[in-house]
Amino acid sequence: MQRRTGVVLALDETDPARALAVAETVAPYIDAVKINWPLVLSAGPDMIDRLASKTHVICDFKVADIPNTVRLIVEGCVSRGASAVIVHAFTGSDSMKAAVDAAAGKADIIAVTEMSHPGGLEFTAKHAEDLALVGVRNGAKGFIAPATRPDRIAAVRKVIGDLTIMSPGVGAQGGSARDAILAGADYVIVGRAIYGSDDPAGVASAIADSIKDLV
Ligand code: OMP
Repeated sequence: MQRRTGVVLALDETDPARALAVAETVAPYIDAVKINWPLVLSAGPDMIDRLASKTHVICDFKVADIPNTVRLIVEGCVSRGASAVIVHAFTGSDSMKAAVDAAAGKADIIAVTEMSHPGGLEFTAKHAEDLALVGVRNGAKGFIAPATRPDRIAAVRKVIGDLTIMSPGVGAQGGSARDAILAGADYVIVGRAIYGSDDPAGVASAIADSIKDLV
């Protein structure tokens, strides 16, 4: 995945037709579409293939399971054309390694470190650096760190070196795209602020503009 704008669209829109329309209209301003359970459950998994025929797709299934189940899920995402799959790191090294092995160099594995919502402070924040290390040691190429707490992006950056950081929490959760990138993120992940807007392209363009001197 080549960084062009540094913006990833979190397409949690559950109306399949509107989801496709939003993806199309914001295409010039984003580098990838992230698809999560809400859209897969409303549109079916074929939506991954449809989107992947047009752009990079990140399957955000936050996979958290035993290695064999992780392998089956990652293989399913890769076979549908995903460029990356988001997995939890708290399940441990064997599950993380199973994800990386299953992606077999055809997709990147992105490990969740500290989550962006307030509840992320209860457990994930306390272990974010260790979770990042599980990813680093087992071949994850990307890491999720919170735009709602830019100092924590910087903390994760110290652990992972030059690997990629993607930061959700911009807009609806209160984070700023510029602050996230300044703290060390490579991409910001933005959902409701874009797909929930009356002018998704205008919002996506403004967010891309706000970080264009930094990416
Ligand atoms: P908005 O809050 O609508 O911008 O959406 C954020 C998107 O990022 C959603 O798809 C979340 O599932 C996802 N996300 C978080 O918000 N926080 C996290 O800590 C991790 C993720 C993620 O892995 O993408």
